[in-house]
Amino acid sequence: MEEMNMNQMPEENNYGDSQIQVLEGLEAVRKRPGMYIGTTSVKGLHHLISEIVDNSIDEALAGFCKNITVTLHSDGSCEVRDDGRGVPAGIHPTVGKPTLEVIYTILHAGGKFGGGGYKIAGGLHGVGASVVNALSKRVEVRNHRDGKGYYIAFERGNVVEDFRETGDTEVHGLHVRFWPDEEIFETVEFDYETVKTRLREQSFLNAGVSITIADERSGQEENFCFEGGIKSFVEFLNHKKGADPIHPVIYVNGEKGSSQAEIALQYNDSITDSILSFANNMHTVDGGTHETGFKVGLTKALNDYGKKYNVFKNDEKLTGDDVREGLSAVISVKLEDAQFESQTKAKLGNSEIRTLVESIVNEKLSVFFEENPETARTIIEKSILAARAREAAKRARELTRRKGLLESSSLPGKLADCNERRMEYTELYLVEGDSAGGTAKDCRDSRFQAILPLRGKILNVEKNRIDRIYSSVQIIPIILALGTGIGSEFDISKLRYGKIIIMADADVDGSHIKTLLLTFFFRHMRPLIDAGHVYAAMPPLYKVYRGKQQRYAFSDEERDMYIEELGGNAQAERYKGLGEMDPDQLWDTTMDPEKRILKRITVEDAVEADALFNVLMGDKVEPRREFIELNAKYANLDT
Ligand code: 28F
Repeated sequence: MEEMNMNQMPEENNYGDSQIQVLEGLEAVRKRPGMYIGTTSVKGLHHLISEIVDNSIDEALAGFCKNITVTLHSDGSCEVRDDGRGVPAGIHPTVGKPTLEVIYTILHAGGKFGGGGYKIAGGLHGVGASVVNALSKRVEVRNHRDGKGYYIAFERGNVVEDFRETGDTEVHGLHVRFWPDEEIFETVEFDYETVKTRLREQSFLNAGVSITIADERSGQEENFCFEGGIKSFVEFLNHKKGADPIHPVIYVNGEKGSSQAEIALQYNDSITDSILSFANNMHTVDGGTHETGFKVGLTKALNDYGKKYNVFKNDEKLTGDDVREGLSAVISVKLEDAQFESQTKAKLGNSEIRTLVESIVNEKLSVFFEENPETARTIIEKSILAARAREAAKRARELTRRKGLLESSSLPGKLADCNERRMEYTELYLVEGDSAGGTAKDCRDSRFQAILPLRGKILNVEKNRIDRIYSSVQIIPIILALGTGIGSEFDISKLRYGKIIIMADADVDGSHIKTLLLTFFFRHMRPLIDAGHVYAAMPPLYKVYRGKQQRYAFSDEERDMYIEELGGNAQAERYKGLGEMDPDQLWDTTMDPEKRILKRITVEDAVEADALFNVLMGDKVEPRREFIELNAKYANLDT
């Protein structure tokens, strides 16, 4: 037979009308074993057993085989026996050779790694047999069918003992013994545990089939037979995990066209999930469409149930992660033309399977929940717990991030710091508005006066929520500039300034800012107020002047007093805001320690601010409106 370059092989199974299945001789398999079994490592070695066992499983699924035995012999060979019908003993009609010889010497299309489709249960028998033959230094096949025995032997893919009848027998089924070729594999030593795990998996996936593994080398032997199929698989997963199930196993299945899907699931008291998926009995380690369909269907079914029975708080919603906490599940699909993706060919790609599994899980699970409210409750409550834990964890993460920010030693970018480092001599001005902040930076005495401008409109009484204000871009720079930290971490010994001076306009916005800052200091930096470090700057309300003479008045009474003092046609001019003054005026009136008026904030002031803050921020609309209206009377008309 002519060899064909694998790279030139058509991608799909469109070999034309003759339905050519015979593509190449077994030499191709020996040349490039990776194409057929993925790898020549110990994993590939064990793959040989699976290929032979799969053929017995096919016979079991066809309904003719109950028992499969795998023996690891001391001479390094592996023998697989089934009690099925055995292979038809005649001559293959088109090849003209014994069927058994054809099965073991001719490579069939549609292997797992050669691309194209993959056999499905009850379909092609014996696809992988020739691959195993090609990669074994010897294979002996004993066939028992209709009361007669037959024998054939191969070496490295070639017949060495012709097919022959061996006499009458009561036995039925096929026995295959193979010696893996050390010229091909990195190691030819079978591992009992690996084989056992794979066989146990197969016995779960094929309910009722009895599989025995015997190791002649060590004398170990085990039998697996699970009438419950994948339901038993899920129980096994939970048991292996050492976790306690919290409800009986749930099982749903369905089919569409030639595709079938079955799913078993059971939650346990742990928080990790074990989800195993299979396509045509192949473990799809990388998941794929069947697994995605399952996850989507499960999430939807639980969210729908939660909504229907009003078990969610507010806008609570379960994510995929929430509903998988503590979940053990097995998804098994059977389909024609399975497409396997990813490097390892362990990810199912058929898109129609996603829809099939998703609708089975969503619909049948919803029905199950209606019929089993107790189990439904148990599951949804566990999922909600997971959702709430997730939310709490998220909040904690945000808090640490914020804390990390607060603990960082970097100073805020807008701070114009002073040169003096000794706290007793320094002052920090918290200035409302960038414009007044700029003026203050121009006129300050930078040896001991630091300026931190605060953005205007720091507080929107209508919209802001308390938690948002404290994490706001306005508050964090203050915490950083002061250096003390907040709350239980507050450390006054780290305070960077002796005086913290709030400098805001004498209008509604200014008083809001003062209220917010005082409340903040009171609630989160209380010792700062107790120790008398916090002050309010007192900008003048009026400038009274006559000719070159001028006075600053801090109240209406003072204004009238200065008008009288200067006499004649003395003028009074109202300041609208700090931003209006030039640097000299700001220095003279508000920042020059020789002339300025500072009001030290007492605990009583802070308590009052705190109460006012509650009115401003609270849920009660009436007192807030009253306050705003009352203050509007005193506010500048143009603010
Ligand atoms: C230890 C490995 O390979 N068991 C097998 C059968 C049964 C049939 C079969 C196998 C028929 C026409 C190919 C019997 N009777 N165990 C195995 N058991 N192959 S391999 O048929 C092969 C096909 O071309 C079988 C009726 N139909 C099928």
